[in-house]
Amino acid sequence: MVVPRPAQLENTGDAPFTLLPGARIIVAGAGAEAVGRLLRDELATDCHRDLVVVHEPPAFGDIAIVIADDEGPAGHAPEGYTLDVSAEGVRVGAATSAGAFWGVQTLRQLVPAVCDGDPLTVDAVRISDQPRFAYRGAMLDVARHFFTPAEVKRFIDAIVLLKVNHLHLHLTDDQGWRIEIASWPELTRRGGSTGSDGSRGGYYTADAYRDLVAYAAERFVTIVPELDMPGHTNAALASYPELNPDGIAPALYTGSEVGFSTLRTGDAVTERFVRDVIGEVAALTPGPYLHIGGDESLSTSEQDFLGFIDHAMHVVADTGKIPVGWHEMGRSPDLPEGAVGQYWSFRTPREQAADETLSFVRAGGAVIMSPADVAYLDIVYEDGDAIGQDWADGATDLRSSYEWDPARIIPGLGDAHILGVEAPLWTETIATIEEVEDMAFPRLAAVAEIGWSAAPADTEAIDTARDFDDFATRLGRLAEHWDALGTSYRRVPGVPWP
Ligand code: TNX
Repeated sequence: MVVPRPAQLENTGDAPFTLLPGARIIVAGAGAEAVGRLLRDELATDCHRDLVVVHEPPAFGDIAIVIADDEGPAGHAPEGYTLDVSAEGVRVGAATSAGAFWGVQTLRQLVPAVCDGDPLTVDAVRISDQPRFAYRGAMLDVARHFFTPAEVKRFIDAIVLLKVNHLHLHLTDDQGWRIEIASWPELTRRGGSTGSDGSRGGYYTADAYRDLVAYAAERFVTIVPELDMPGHTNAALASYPELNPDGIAPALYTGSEVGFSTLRTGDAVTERFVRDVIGEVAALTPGPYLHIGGDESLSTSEQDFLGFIDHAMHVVADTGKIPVGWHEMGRSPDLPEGAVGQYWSFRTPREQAADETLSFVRAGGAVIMSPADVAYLDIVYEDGDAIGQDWADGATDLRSSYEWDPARIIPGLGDAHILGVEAPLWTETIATIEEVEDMAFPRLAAVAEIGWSAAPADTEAIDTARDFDDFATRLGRLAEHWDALGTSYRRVPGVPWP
């Protein structure tokens, strides 16, 4: 009854665990106390329980979190955990704090979401679990519509329940520049002042961004900042005339077109701009990745695009970060070694997308799979919906977001070179955090399961290997927690919603 489906789950048939008042969270090992406190807080939100976190030997009825080298699933899978539930107590074992935290997320799903006065019971199970991919991501476009730090934290709270461990923030686009850059203050002062449809605008100060990154890190989520270049840059171009090919600043932009803007490539001022913004964001970001976009640069000549990308990718690499770019960047003949490409074409690759993506592998890097027709969270659920886009071959219903596999899209690209999967949420048409959640859930649960749970057997067709009905049943249970947490979700057909 867990999403994503655990690698091994055995119902032992023993008497269930009863969570009684006075139960304690027992913590042992480095990092266990922090994870224990998060469990206490999360159970408190779910069910108003008052649990204490202590360093003591476990007694009957306690919940133990044990972190030690010899804990977790056999084979020491990073982020793996074991979870044992019996009448005696609950025990989460892991070799890393991340593993313990994901074990805690599984436990949260097993504990009933609704407290009706009776003591809460959890069926006796033995779970051994580990992820298929290291990178399980969601992307939030805070450039088209801005979302406050509190709203982004709320989104982080919701994605960790699904064991999503990367949040890609699309920080800049034509409609807004959302991160303070000390050496180029107009980027946010002017470029951050509006958003799509003339929305409120806004930006993260360096301190607010640092705080957000720390909040995410405490929950084992890595923030992946994206500064999209050389296209998708109208907000920067409106802030500084010298960045424009013609030296004239355009008006701020609040529409939904793409591909009309470009930095003045090959120019010393632009190169300084690129070094400054990448340098400042790299310095603010503890995570290993820095994404520099490169998509839909339709107003940059091919020669200028290649020269620009070559320069910017190496500027990122020089900061010590791993450069990430949308698959178009794979056109560069000189990718820095280890650069990561993000694929956003379809389940059946179009144009040069497959080859552009494979060039990251040829450069010793890896790939994040975000096929737009199944992994994009801003695509409408049903034809004709008022919110969302329909350019990726029409609607994406829950079943299509579940029945695909990242290793069966690009011939020659298998698990070894796939870093993971990511579900992007673009926000041209999405204005509030409730709308964000409504578009993300339940489809993000489908993508999260594809990223975490074991691959279907090779010989089976994908639509029979992933058991949609089983997924839908588990999702119905998960939704009880969404209801308790106040997370919005779309009640799509085919799921036994509470
Ligand atoms: C394409 S996919 C974009 C975004 C849009 C999105 C809308 C990609 C790398 N770029 O600029 O917001 O479509 O669905």
